Amino acid sequence: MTETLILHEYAASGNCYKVRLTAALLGLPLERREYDIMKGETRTAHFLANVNANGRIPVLQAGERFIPESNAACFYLADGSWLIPEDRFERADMLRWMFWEQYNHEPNVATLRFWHGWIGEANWSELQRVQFPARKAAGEAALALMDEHLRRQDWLVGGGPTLADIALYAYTHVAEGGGFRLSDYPVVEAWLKRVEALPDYVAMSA
Ligand SMILES: N[C@@H](CCC(=O)N[C@@H](CS)C(=O)NCC(=O)O)C(=O)O
Repeated sequence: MTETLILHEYAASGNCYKVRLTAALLGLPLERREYDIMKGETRTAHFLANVNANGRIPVLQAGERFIPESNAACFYLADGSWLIPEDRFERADMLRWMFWEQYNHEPNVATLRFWHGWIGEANWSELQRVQFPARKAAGEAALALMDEHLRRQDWLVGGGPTLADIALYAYTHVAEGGGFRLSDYPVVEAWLKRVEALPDYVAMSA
């Protein structure tokens, strides 16, 4: 890749970490620009007009072009690499898990981490209080589904690591911050260790 790669991010976000982890595993240099989402820095007129009209990070900047959505950004970095299977079925299966992550996992596991760690239970709105039990149950169901699936194979797709593992690792490994007990999912815990053992793995805090 010859163009300069810039990640517009908030470092504590798992969605942003996915992109950093993908770049690290592939040895791709990434410049980082930090925005404080708690201060609305991704909602300024400048950000909306020039970086992401959807007002959210991560956004990967490749040269002069911008790619919002974490999993799309990971795909851009990893296209043609060992993190994307050559087999057509496995490539589709990898996308299946990445779409599932955005619909079934992240809105529950990541959202509760944000509610607990950034908003604080004492400050939850009435709507958040009402939604909490359903989100907790849905997050637990997502973790249980992964635990069940990983009983049969070491990686989510095929015989080796893919972007599906990176996308799901990001918020799973910090799920305790959302009030989930990872020891309830021992197969997931073993898979987390496998991801952490990949060459050039970087921690979220790095
Ligand atoms: N589906 C998007 C989600 C992006 C997202 O929700 N980003 C959050 C941080 S993880 C954000 O920018 N929040 C700030 C805001 O909404 O103002 C992705 O995968 O990138």
